[in-house]
Amino acid sequence: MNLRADFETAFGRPPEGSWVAPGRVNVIGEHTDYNDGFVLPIALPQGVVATAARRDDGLLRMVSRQADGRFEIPVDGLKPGDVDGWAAYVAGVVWALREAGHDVGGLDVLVDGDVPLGAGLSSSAALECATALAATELYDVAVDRPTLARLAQKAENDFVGVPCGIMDQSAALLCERDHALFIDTRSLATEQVPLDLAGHGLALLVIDTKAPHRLVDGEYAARRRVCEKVASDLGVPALRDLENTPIEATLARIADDTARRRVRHVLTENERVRQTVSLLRAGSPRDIGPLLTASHASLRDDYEVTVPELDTAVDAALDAGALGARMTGGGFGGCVIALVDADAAEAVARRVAEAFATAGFRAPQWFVATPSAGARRLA
Ligand code: GAF
Repeated sequence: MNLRADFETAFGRPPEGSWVAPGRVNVIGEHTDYNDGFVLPIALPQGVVATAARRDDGLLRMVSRQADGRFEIPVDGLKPGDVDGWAAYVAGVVWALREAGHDVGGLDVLVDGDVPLGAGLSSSAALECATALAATELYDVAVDRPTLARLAQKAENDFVGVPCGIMDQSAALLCERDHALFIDTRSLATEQVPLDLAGHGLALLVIDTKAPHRLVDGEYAARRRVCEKVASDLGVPALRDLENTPIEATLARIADDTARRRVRHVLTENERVRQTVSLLRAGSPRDIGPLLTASHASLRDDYEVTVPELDTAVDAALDAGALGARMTGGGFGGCVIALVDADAAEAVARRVAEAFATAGFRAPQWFVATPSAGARRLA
């Protein structure tokens, strides 16, 4: 059944439109966004679609093709804690828009999507951003996309209760086809950096390790707290503000060994993002491999957000000839990306699967990511 027919079955009337927002993989720049640093994601071809119509009784009704249940709540008086599960991401965006003073009323929303869930490919941000586009277009609210990204992040931070940075929402709303998006997460200034992998005989392999996410929320929040405390102890608004001081001099001012390593990751990762962007601007995507691998080592050893499945996947991919490989996203499970010669993609993926079988891990899944378009209206 198509979306229109499903919507009519769910809500007894036709929709007014459908809006899609993509999932993402981050090429490089991990755990830098909540430190006002730099990131370089691409949008995936997979996305989340919100099919919607306005209601004049102020009710928000939500149904998903991927989950059972039906949620119904008045938008007036909506507050954090009122809605759980996937529907909190939809309701949170409506809440954030209304909190910002925008006149968004009732809606019927049918959610559908093909972003693998729980794989760290930002299905949540995609859901938020598809909803944000639907609500703002239907209610004629004029908000630019960087502002919409901030509102979607606010929905996730304050309504859902996840202390994420701004990368995933910005990627969903601002990425363009055939480009990586270089984001300064402080100003939200962006640069579309051409990424023609196929033209260089390359492919970006995404390997979903299927590792159960362990301790994600608590560990993520703990990393964030350490970074914020060091910034405050050193008298700067964010770790980003230490970039003009030599790294060794900054690190020498941090007594605690764990905090020092966390900060070393963030500062060196920002530098790797810049170097990656320079290589891509120069038309040398092949040469970014060692930066990806160095990013993984830093996330493993200094930031300590990898798990054995992520490290095994990276090692096996490199053994099989990948030019570079790293975990992508928040870590503690999720996906690895590997930059490979296009004709070697399958062999590299097979080698990772073999290494997983030997280690007794769940079988991984893989696909080749092409830099795809950001959020848009479908119909
Ligand atoms: C998650 C968060 F949602 C992002 O904001 C970012 O911090 C990322 O982890 C790590 O780079 O995806």
